[in-house]
Amino acid sequence: MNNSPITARAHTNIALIKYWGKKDVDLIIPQNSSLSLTLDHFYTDTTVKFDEGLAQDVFTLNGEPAENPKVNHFMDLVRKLAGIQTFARIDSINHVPSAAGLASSASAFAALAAAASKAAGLDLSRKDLSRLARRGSGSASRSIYGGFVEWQQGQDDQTSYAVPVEEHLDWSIGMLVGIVNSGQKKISSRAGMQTVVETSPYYQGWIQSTTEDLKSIKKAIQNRDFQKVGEITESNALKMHALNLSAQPHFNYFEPMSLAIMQEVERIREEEHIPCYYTLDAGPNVKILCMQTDAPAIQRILASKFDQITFEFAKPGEGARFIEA
Ligand code: 2P0
Repeated sequence: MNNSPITARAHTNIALIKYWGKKDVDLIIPQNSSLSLTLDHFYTDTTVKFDEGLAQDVFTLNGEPAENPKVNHFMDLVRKLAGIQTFARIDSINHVPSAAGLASSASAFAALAAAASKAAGLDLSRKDLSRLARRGSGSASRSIYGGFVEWQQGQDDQTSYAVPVEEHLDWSIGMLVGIVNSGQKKISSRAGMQTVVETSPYYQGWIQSTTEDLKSIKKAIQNRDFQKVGEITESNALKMHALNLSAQPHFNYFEPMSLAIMQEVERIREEEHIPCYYTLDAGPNVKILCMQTDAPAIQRILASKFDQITFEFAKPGEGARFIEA
């Protein structure tokens, strides 16, 4: 065990090929492999210090005392792995633009996995860090790496982890993130994906077509074929949202403004001939994949139509790492 505090930083990631369903709920083994882009703009810094004087874990989020059973459960996993019983102080700061509503479990559990394991005296490889982060939140397995990352589904705890696809990108792409609503999601990812696995009549079709999408997007990334990457991204996101519409009970994450932005992105592409493609996760915010050089023009058009929404540009980001507190 380490007596000094350890701080780690991890960035959030946005899936281009979505993870939407678990095979094993406890170990967080997914139904399909997924692929994401890590973003520089949104990240979490987490400091962990084990302290013999504590009778339980003490967790603060953005300087305020916080309770999170997922964090306690995760710390129990770290203690088991390290063979220790000591509790810890965990201080987490989410760096997101004001009222972003993007505070993501991906950056949170990737930063916690790195800081807590090192503070507990473990010296994990990135593969094992990814496996550990996965136990906190599936998407966190991908935030261990920067750039394009694939979470290979595997079949058990040993074989389900993320690998870098292209970590240091020589490609000026990025995402414009439009915050439609920064409030709590209507239905958590965890509950939503479980309902879908159990009830959607389209689920087998999703698995088949997502497997194809993953193969095709990796090829398109290798070929630097932006149009192809964008087309697959948009289509894969819509297929995920179609699962939600087909579940029992059905649900969706769209707000009227989300749909208006999606239509406008399609119009910009078709009428203004600027390549850009949207994706949405378990909430109403719209992320637009585009080239860095096109971002200002897209931003200007969107600002003229949706003056109450800010669109922030995020470049590809780095993987999880240790920093000075
Ligand atoms: C993803 N999303 O691939 C998918 C696509 C949103 C839509 O937020 O239950 O928070 O903790 O493993 O990782 C994934 O949900 O869910 C997610 P858990 P997680 O990014």
